[in-house]
Amino acid sequence: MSHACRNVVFTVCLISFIAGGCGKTATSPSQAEQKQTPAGARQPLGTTGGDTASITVTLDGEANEWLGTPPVWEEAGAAGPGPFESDIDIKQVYMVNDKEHLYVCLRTNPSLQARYARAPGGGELCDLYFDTDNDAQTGCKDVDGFDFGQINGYEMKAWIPVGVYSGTDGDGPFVTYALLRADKNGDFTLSAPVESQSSQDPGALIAHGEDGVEMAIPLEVLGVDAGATVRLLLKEAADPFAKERYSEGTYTLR
Ligand SMILES: [Ca+2]
Ligand SMILES: [Ca+2]
Repeated sequence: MSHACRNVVFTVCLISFIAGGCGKTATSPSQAEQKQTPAGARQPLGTTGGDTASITVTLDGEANEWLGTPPVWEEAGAAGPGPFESDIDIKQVYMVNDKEHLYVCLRTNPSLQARYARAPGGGELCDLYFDTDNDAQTGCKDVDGFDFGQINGYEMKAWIPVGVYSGTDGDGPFVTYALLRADKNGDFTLSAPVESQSSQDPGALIAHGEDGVEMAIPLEVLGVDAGATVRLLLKEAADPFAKERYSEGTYTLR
């Protein structure tokens, strides 16, 4: 089943993007320089426009198409696989969007499969918070961030754990996301996600592979429109004692 997690499940083209905490406009390599869309892949939802630079995102956990894109974070959270050296370190995080989805690439070391070979269990990758109205006065309230301080103002949170499957055809890791919306009291309720995706499902909006995890979050569910600036916070799970486990940033939607 080692190839099961590498199936191409989703492809999209983007006409251009603005990414990162610095707010700079960036241009990716042309589509021709990117990996060709594998046969059988879904057709792009977006459009590749004339002389406009584009990027084709294939949800397969391989990050080659992102390498010309400035990451939101070069090192998300702390560096390293945690105190027991058995967890998954999130390195670069990339984001782009089209009219329908926000695409996120989490480059990891090791990959989920490599980590499973060494330590065959589940765990967590990260929580990714979105302040969708870019207003710290609205959204979640008083979420305990340990040394980071209280977490306030984020409307949405993606919880991204790693699970383990076992069946007649083998076993291995899978990855999911659960998108949670802060309620009127500012709390996130894990049991009531507004969107859930699992890499085990055909056509899933999340996948893992050699380079990490790629996912697509519907903008309609996230509650953001083109032009919006979203404040970001990533809480890496690998080392719960690391002061550097939190990373802040912003992303402005194309
Ligand atoms: Ca890290
Ligand atoms: Ca807010």
